[in-house]
Amino acid sequence: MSAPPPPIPDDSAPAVAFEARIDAGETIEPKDWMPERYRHQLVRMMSQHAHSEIVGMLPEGNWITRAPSLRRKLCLLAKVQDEAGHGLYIYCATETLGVARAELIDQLLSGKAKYSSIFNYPTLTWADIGCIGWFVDGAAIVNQTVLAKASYGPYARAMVRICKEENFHKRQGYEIVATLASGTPAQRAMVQDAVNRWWWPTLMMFGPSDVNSPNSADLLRWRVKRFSNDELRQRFVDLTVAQAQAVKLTLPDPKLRYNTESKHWEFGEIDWAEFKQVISGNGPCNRERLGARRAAHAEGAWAAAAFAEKQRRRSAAPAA
Ligand code: BYC
Repeated sequence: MSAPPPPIPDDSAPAVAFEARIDAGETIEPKDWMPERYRHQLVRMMSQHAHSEIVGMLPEGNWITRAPSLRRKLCLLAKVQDEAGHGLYIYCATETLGVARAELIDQLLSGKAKYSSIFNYPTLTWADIGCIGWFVDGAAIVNQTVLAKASYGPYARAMVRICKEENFHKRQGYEIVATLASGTPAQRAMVQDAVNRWWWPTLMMFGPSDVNSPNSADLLRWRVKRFSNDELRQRFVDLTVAQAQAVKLTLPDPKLRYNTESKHWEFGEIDWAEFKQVISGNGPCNRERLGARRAAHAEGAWAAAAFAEKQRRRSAAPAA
Protein backbone atom coordinates (compact mmCIF):
# COMPACT_ATOMS: atom_id res chain seq x y z
CA MET A 1 0.00 0.00 0.00
CA SER A 2 1.08 3.59 -0.55
CA ALA A 3 2.08 5.62 2.52
CA PRO A 4 -0.74 7.46 4.30
CA PRO A 5 -1.13 11.16 3.49
CA PRO A 6 0.87 13.33 5.92
CA PRO A 7 -0.93 14.51 9.07
CA ILE A 8 -1.73 18.08 7.96
CA PRO A 9 -3.39 20.11 10.74
CA ASP A 10 -6.95 20.62 9.54
CA ASP A 11 -9.16 23.19 11.23
CA SER A 12 -11.93 23.05 8.63
CA ALA A 13 -15.45 22.70 10.04
CA PRO A 14 -15.88 19.03 8.95
CA ALA A 15 -12.52 18.07 10.43
CA VAL A 16 -13.29 19.77 13.74
CA ALA A 17 -16.73 18.11 13.83
CA PHE A 18 -15.14 14.72 13.06
CA GLU A 19 -12.64 15.03 15.92
CA ALA A 20 -15.46 16.07 18.27
CA ARG A 21 -17.45 12.97 17.29
CA ILE A 22 -14.43 10.76 17.95
CA ASP A 23 -13.86 12.41 21.33
CA ALA A 24 -17.53 11.87 22.20
CA GLY A 25 -17.15 8.15 21.45
CA GLU A 26 -19.50 8.22 18.44
CA THR A 27 -19.31 5.61 15.71
CA ILE A 28 -18.26 6.73 12.23
CA GLU A 29 -20.29 5.26 9.36
CA PRO A 30 -19.35 4.88 5.67
CA LYS A 31 -21.19 7.96 4.36
CA ASP A 32 -19.93 10.23 7.15
CA TRP A 33 -17.21 12.77 6.40
CA MET A 34 -13.79 11.48 7.48
CA PRO A 35 -10.21 12.72 7.04
CA GLU A 36 -8.38 11.06 4.16
CA ARG A 37 -5.72 9.83 6.57
CA TYR A 38 -8.33 8.09 8.76
CA ARG A 39 -9.78 6.39 5.67
CA HIS A 40 -6.30 5.37 4.51
CA GLN A 41 -5.32 3.95 7.90
CA LEU A 42 -8.54 1.91 8.03
CA VAL A 43 -8.09 0.52 4.52
CA ARG A 44 -4.50 -0.42 5.37
CA MET A 45 -5.30 -2.14 8.65
CA MET A 46 -8.60 -3.74 7.65
CA SER A 47 -7.29 -5.13 4.37
CA GLN A 48 -4.26 -6.61 6.15
CA HIS A 49 -6.67 -8.17 8.62
CA ALA A 50 -8.85 -9.63 5.82
CA HIS A 51 -5.76 -11.03 4.06
CA SER A 52 -4.64 -12.60 7.35
CA GLU A 53 -7.90 -14.48 7.69
CA ILE A 54 -7.62 -15.86 4.16
CA VAL A 55 -3.92 -16.75 4.29
CA GLY A 56 -4.53 -18.10 7.80
CA MET A 57 -6.67 -20.86 6.31
CA LEU A 58 -3.60 -22.43 4.69
CA PRO A 59 -1.52 -23.75 7.62
CA GLU A 60 -4.56 -25.43 9.19
CA GLY A 61 -6.09 -26.48 5.86
CA ASN A 62 -2.99 -28.65 5.41
CA TRP A 63 -4.21 -30.86 8.28
CA ILE A 64 -7.85 -31.41 7.27
CA THR A 65 -7.04 -34.67 5.48
CA ARG A 66 -4.84 -35.83 8.37
CA ALA A 67 -7.05 -35.03 11.37
CA PRO A 68 -6.88 -37.98 13.79
CA SER A 69 -10.66 -38.61 14.01
CA LEU A 70 -13.92 -37.73 12.26
CA ARG A 71 -14.88 -35.36 15.10
CA ARG A 72 -11.55 -33.54 14.87
CA LYS A 73 -11.90 -33.33 11.08
CA LEU A 74 -15.40 -31.82 11.33
CA CYS A 75 -14.25 -29.22 13.87
CA LEU A 76 -11.24 -28.27 11.80
CA LEU A 77 -13.28 -28.03 8.59
CA ALA A 78 -15.80 -25.77 10.34
CA LYS A 79 -13.00 -23.61 11.75
CA VAL A 80 -11.24 -23.16 8.43
CA GLN A 81 -14.57 -22.27 6.80
CA ASP A 82 -15.18 -19.71 9.54
CA GLU A 83 -11.84 -18.05 8.69
CA ALA A 84 -12.98 -17.69 5.06
CA GLY A 85 -16.17 -16.04 6.35
CA HIS A 86 -14.13 -13.66 8.53
CA GLY A 87 -12.06 -12.66 5.53
CA LEU A 88 -15.21 -11.97 3.53
CA TYR A 89 -16.85 -9.84 6.26
CA ILE A 90 -13.72 -7.74 6.58
CA TYR A 91 -13.25 -7.34 2.81
CA CYS A 92 -16.90 -6.17 2.66
CA ALA A 93 -16.31 -3.75 5.52
CA THR A 94 -13.20 -2.43 3.75
CA GLU A 95 -15.17 -1.91 0.53
CA THR A 96 -17.45 0.53 2.40
CA LEU A 97 -14.42 2.85 2.39
CA GLY A 98 -14.57 3.11 -1.40
CA VAL A 99 -11.87 0.64 -2.36
CA ALA A 100 -12.49 -2.31 -4.69
CA ARG A 101 -11.90 -5.81 -3.38
CA ALA A 102 -10.08 -6.73 -6.62
CA GLU A 103 -7.54 -4.00 -5.87
CA LEU A 104 -6.96 -5.33 -2.35
CA ILE A 105 -6.52 -8.88 -3.63
CA ASP A 106 -4.06 -7.68 -6.25
CA GLN A 107 -2.04 -6.06 -3.46
CA LEU A 108 -1.95 -9.38 -1.60
CA LEU A 109 -1.05 -11.48 -4.64
CA SER A 110 1.64 -9.07 -5.81
CA GLY A 111 3.28 -9.23 -2.37
CA LYS A 112 2.67 -5.51 -1.72
CA ALA A 113 0.19 -6.02 1.11
CA LYS A 114 1.08 -7.42 4.50
CA TYR A 115 -0.78 -10.13 6.36
CA SER A 116 -0.18 -11.47 9.85
CA SER A 117 3.38 -12.76 10.34
CA ILE A 118 2.12 -15.82 12.23
CA PHE A 119 0.86 -17.56 9.12
CA ASN A 120 4.36 -17.80 7.67
CA TYR A 121 5.30 -20.61 10.05
CA PRO A 122 4.82 -24.30 9.19
CA THR A 123 2.37 -26.72 10.82
CA LEU A 124 4.63 -29.73 11.36
CA THR A 125 2.45 -31.96 13.57
CA TRP A 126 -1.16 -32.32 14.70
CA ALA A 127 -0.20 -30.56 17.94
CA ASP A 128 0.41 -27.41 15.87
CA ILE A 129 -3.32 -27.32 15.11
CA GLY A 130 -3.98 -27.30 18.86
CA CYS A 131 -1.46 -24.50 19.38
CA ILE A 132 -2.92 -22.37 16.59
CA GLY A 133 -6.35 -22.57 18.20
CA TRP A 134 -5.05 -21.96 21.71
CA PHE A 135 -2.39 -19.32 21.03
CA VAL A 136 -3.23 -17.74 17.67
CA ASP A 137 -7.00 -17.59 18.10
CA GLY A 138 -6.44 -16.70 21.76
CA ALA A 139 -4.28 -13.73 20.68
CA ALA A 140 -6.86 -12.81 18.04
CA ILE A 141 -9.59 -12.72 20.70
CA VAL A 142 -7.55 -10.38 22.91
CA ASN A 143 -6.91 -8.08 19.93
CA GLN A 144 -10.33 -8.26 18.29
CA THR A 145 -12.53 -7.98 21.39
CA VAL A 146 -11.12 -4.48 21.65
CA LEU A 147 -11.53 -3.83 17.92
CA ALA A 148 -15.25 -4.58 18.37
CA LYS A 149 -15.34 -1.13 19.99
CA ALA A 150 -13.38 0.55 17.17
CA SER A 151 -14.66 3.91 15.97
CA TYR A 152 -15.48 2.69 12.44
CA GLY A 153 -18.91 1.01 12.54
CA PRO A 154 -18.58 -1.65 9.80
CA TYR A 155 -15.23 -2.88 11.20
CA ALA A 156 -16.47 -2.93 14.80
CA ARG A 157 -19.65 -4.83 13.88
CA ALA A 158 -17.72 -7.43 11.87
CA MET A 159 -15.60 -8.07 14.98
CA VAL A 160 -18.58 -8.93 17.17
CA ARG A 161 -19.49 -12.04 15.20
CA ILE A 162 -15.88 -12.91 14.48
CA CYS A 163 -15.03 -12.90 18.19
CA LYS A 164 -17.89 -15.29 18.96
CA GLU A 165 -16.50 -17.73 16.41
CA GLU A 166 -12.93 -17.23 17.63
CA ASN A 167 -14.04 -18.40 21.07
CA PHE A 168 -15.07 -21.74 19.59
CA HIS A 169 -11.74 -21.87 17.72
CA LYS A 170 -9.76 -21.26 20.85
CA ARG A 171 -11.64 -23.93 22.80
CA GLN A 172 -11.16 -26.56 20.12
CA GLY A 173 -7.44 -25.76 20.06
CA TYR A 174 -7.03 -25.85 23.83
CA GLU A 175 -8.94 -29.11 23.99
CA ILE A 176 -6.54 -30.69 21.46
CA VAL A 177 -3.59 -29.39 23.51
CA ALA A 178 -5.07 -30.63 26.82
CA THR A 179 -5.78 -34.07 25.33
CA LEU A 180 -2.23 -34.44 24.03
CA ALA A 181 -0.76 -33.05 27.25
CA SER A 182 -2.45 -35.78 29.27
CA GLY A 183 -1.59 -38.50 26.74
CA THR A 184 1.43 -40.73 26.17
CA PRO A 185 5.00 -39.42 26.69
CA ALA A 186 5.31 -39.12 22.88
CA GLN A 187 2.10 -37.04 22.66
CA ARG A 188 3.30 -34.83 25.52
CA ALA A 189 6.64 -34.30 23.82
CA MET A 190 4.89 -33.46 20.54
CA VAL A 191 2.65 -30.83 22.13
CA GLN A 192 5.51 -29.31 24.15
CA ASP A 193 7.52 -29.01 20.93
CA ALA A 194 4.60 -27.23 19.25
CA VAL A 195 4.27 -24.85 22.22
CA ASN A 196 8.00 -24.10 21.98
CA ARG A 197 7.71 -23.22 18.29
CA TRP A 198 4.47 -21.19 18.38
CA TRP A 199 4.92 -19.12 21.56
CA TRP A 200 7.29 -16.42 20.34
CA PRO A 201 5.71 -15.97 16.87
CA THR A 202 2.35 -15.56 18.64
CA LEU A 203 3.73 -12.72 20.76
CA MET A 204 4.87 -11.07 17.50
CA MET A 205 1.26 -11.07 16.22
CA PHE A 206 0.59 -8.03 18.41
CA GLY A 207 2.98 -5.98 16.28
CA PRO A 208 6.19 -4.09 17.06
CA SER A 209 6.72 -2.66 20.53
CA ASP A 210 5.01 0.69 21.08
CA VAL A 211 8.18 2.71 20.55
CA ASN A 212 8.51 1.23 17.05
CA SER A 213 4.85 1.31 16.00
CA PRO A 214 4.47 4.17 13.50
CA ASN A 215 0.71 3.73 13.00
CA SER A 216 -0.36 3.54 16.63
CA ALA A 217 -0.51 7.29 17.26
CA ASP A 218 -3.16 7.81 14.55
CA LEU A 219 -5.08 4.66 15.39
CA LEU A 220 -5.21 5.31 19.13
CA ARG A 221 -6.15 8.97 18.68
CA TRP A 222 -8.98 7.99 16.36
CA ARG A 223 -10.09 5.12 18.62
CA VAL A 224 -9.57 2.43 16.03
CA LYS A 225 -7.17 0.84 18.48
CA ARG A 226 -8.18 1.20 22.13
CA PHE A 227 -4.99 -0.29 23.60
CA SER A 228 -1.40 -0.28 22.38
CA ASN A 229 0.42 -3.29 20.90
CA ASP A 230 2.41 -3.83 24.12
CA GLU A 231 -0.66 -3.54 26.36
CA LEU A 232 -2.53 -6.22 24.41
CA ARG A 233 0.55 -8.47 24.26
CA GLN A 234 0.84 -8.20 28.05
CA ARG A 235 -2.84 -9.03 28.48
CA PHE A 236 -2.39 -12.16 26.33
CA VAL A 237 0.65 -13.31 28.34
CA ASP A 238 -1.17 -12.75 31.63
CA LEU A 239 -4.11 -14.85 30.46
CA THR A 240 -2.09 -17.63 28.88
CA VAL A 241 0.42 -18.46 31.61
CA ALA A 242 -2.29 -19.91 33.86
CA GLN A 243 -3.72 -21.91 30.94
CA ALA A 244 -0.28 -23.45 30.30
CA GLN A 245 0.12 -24.28 33.99
CA ALA A 246 -3.31 -25.98 34.02
CA VAL A 247 -2.17 -28.50 31.40
CA LYS A 248 1.41 -28.71 32.80
CA LEU A 249 3.11 -27.33 29.70
CA THR A 250 6.12 -25.02 29.87
CA LEU A 251 6.21 -21.73 27.99
CA PRO A 252 9.67 -21.45 26.40
CA ASP A 253 10.86 -18.35 28.22
CA PRO A 254 13.33 -18.61 31.12
CA LYS A 255 12.64 -14.96 31.98
CA LEU A 256 8.93 -15.48 32.57
CA ARG A 257 8.20 -14.39 36.14
CA TYR A 258 5.28 -12.93 38.03
CA ASN A 259 5.79 -9.42 39.31
CA THR A 260 3.81 -9.17 42.52
CA GLU A 261 3.86 -5.37 42.44
CA SER A 262 2.64 -4.82 38.88
CA LYS A 263 0.57 -8.04 39.01
CA HIS A 264 1.75 -8.92 35.51
CA TRP A 265 3.88 -11.72 34.07
CA GLU A 266 7.21 -10.31 32.87
CA PHE A 267 8.64 -11.96 29.79
CA GLY A 268 11.89 -12.04 27.80
CA GLU A 269 12.91 -10.05 24.75
CA ILE A 270 11.15 -10.82 21.46
CA ASP A 271 13.42 -11.51 18.51
CA TRP A 272 12.53 -8.41 16.47
CA ALA A 273 15.08 -9.29 13.79
CA GLU A 274 13.09 -12.45 13.07
CA PHE A 275 9.84 -10.44 13.04
CA LYS A 276 11.30 -8.00 10.49
CA GLN A 277 12.47 -10.86 8.29
CA VAL A 278 9.03 -12.47 8.33
CA ILE A 279 7.09 -9.28 7.57
CA SER A 280 9.47 -8.44 4.74
CA GLY A 281 8.67 -11.70 2.97
CA ASN A 282 11.52 -13.88 4.23
CA GLY A 283 9.85 -16.08 6.84
CA PRO A 284 9.89 -19.89 6.65
CA CYS A 285 6.69 -20.13 4.55
CA ASN A 286 6.07 -16.69 2.95
CA ARG A 287 6.76 -17.92 -0.56
CA GLU A 288 4.70 -21.07 -0.10
CA ARG A 289 1.71 -19.12 1.26
CA LEU A 290 1.67 -16.55 -1.52
CA GLY A 291 2.24 -19.30 -4.10
CA ALA A 292 -0.83 -21.16 -2.79
CA ARG A 293 -2.99 -18.01 -2.89
CA ARG A 294 -1.82 -17.15 -6.42
CA ALA A 295 -2.58 -20.69 -7.63
CA ALA A 296 -6.05 -20.64 -6.03
CA HIS A 297 -6.77 -17.27 -7.63
CA ALA A 298 -5.66 -18.44 -11.08
CA GLU A 299 -7.58 -21.72 -10.80
CA GLY A 300 -10.75 -19.91 -9.72
CA ALA A 301 -10.55 -17.23 -12.44
CA TRP A 302 -13.07 -19.11 -14.63
CA ALA A 303 -15.71 -18.87 -11.89
CA ALA A 304 -15.21 -15.12 -11.51
CA ALA A 305 -15.45 -14.71 -15.30
CA ALA A 306 -18.64 -16.83 -15.48
CA PHE A 307 -20.23 -14.80 -12.67
CA ALA A 308 -19.31 -11.49 -14.35
CA GLU A 309 -20.86 -12.76 -17.60
CA LYS A 310 -24.05 -13.77 -15.78
CA GLN A 311 -24.27 -10.30 -14.19
CA ARG A 312 -23.67 -8.67 -17.58
CA ARG A 313 -26.45 -10.71 -19.22
CA ARG A 314 -28.84 -10.02 -16.37
CA SER A 315 -28.31 -6.26 -16.55
CA ALA A 316 -28.57 -6.29 -20.39
CA ALA A 317 -31.86 -8.26 -20.36
CA PRO A 318 -35.02 -6.15 -20.81
CA ALA A 319 -37.01 -5.73 -17.58
CA ALA A 320 -39.96 -8.21 -17.39
N1 BYC B 1 2.34 -9.27 10.97
O1 BYC B 1 2.59 0.55 13.29
P1 BYC B 1 2.28 -0.86 13.55
C1 BYC B 1 -6.70 -14.80 12.77
C2 BYC B 1 3.08 -4.25 10.33
S1 BYC B 1 -6.27 -13.56 11.66
C3 BYC B 1 2.53 -8.57 9.83
O2 BYC B 1 2.23 -1.31 14.97
P2 BYC B 1 -0.57 -1.18 13.35
C4 BYC B 1 -6.73 -16.16 12.34
C5 BYC B 1 1.99 -3.20 10.28
O3 BYC B 1 0.93 -3.60 9.43
C6 BYC B 1 -6.28 -12.09 12.63
N2 BYC B 1 2.69 -7.23 9.80
O4 BYC B 1 0.91 -1.25 12.80
C7 BYC B 1 -6.93 -16.49 11.00
C8 BYC B 1 2.76 -2.00 9.79
O5 BYC B 1 3.01 -2.14 8.40
P3 BYC B 1 2.60 -0.99 7.30
C9 BYC B 1 -5.10 -11.23 12.41
C10 BYC B 1 2.62 -6.59 10.97
O6 BYC B 1 -1.49 -1.38 12.23
C11 BYC B 1 -6.86 -17.80 10.58
C12 BYC B 1 4.10 -2.17 10.47
O7 BYC B 1 4.23 -3.56 10.78
N3 BYC B 1 -5.30 -10.07 13.24
O8 BYC B 1 -6.91 -14.49 13.90
O9 BYC B 1 -0.70 0.03 14.20
C13 BYC B 1 -6.62 -18.83 11.50
C14 BYC B 1 4.23 -1.35 11.74
O10 BYC B 1 3.30 -1.82 12.78
C15 BYC B 1 2.39 -7.25 12.18
C16 BYC B 1 -5.30 -8.81 12.76
O11 BYC B 1 -5.08 -8.56 11.61
C17 BYC B 1 2.25 -8.65 12.16
N4 BYC B 1 2.06 -9.37 13.27
O12 BYC B 1 -0.67 -2.44 14.36
C18 BYC B 1 -6.46 -18.52 12.83
C19 BYC B 1 -5.63 -7.74 13.77
N5 BYC B 1 2.39 -6.33 13.17
O13 BYC B 1 1.16 -1.22 6.96
C20 BYC B 1 -6.54 -17.19 13.27
C21 BYC B 1 -5.88 -6.37 13.19
C22 BYC B 1 2.61 -5.15 12.60
O14 BYC B 1 2.82 0.35 7.97
N6 BYC B 1 -4.68 -5.58 13.12
N7 BYC B 1 2.77 -5.30 11.28
O15 BYC B 1 3.51 -1.29 6.14
C23 BYC B 1 -4.13 -4.93 14.18
O16 BYC B 1 -4.59 -5.02 15.31
C24 BYC B 1 -2.94 -4.05 13.90
O17 BYC B 1 -2.90 -3.77 12.53
C25 BYC B 1 -1.59 -4.69 14.36
C26 BYC B 1 -0.45 -3.76 13.89
C27 BYC B 1 -1.55 -4.77 15.87
C28 BYC B 1 -1.36 -6.05 13.74
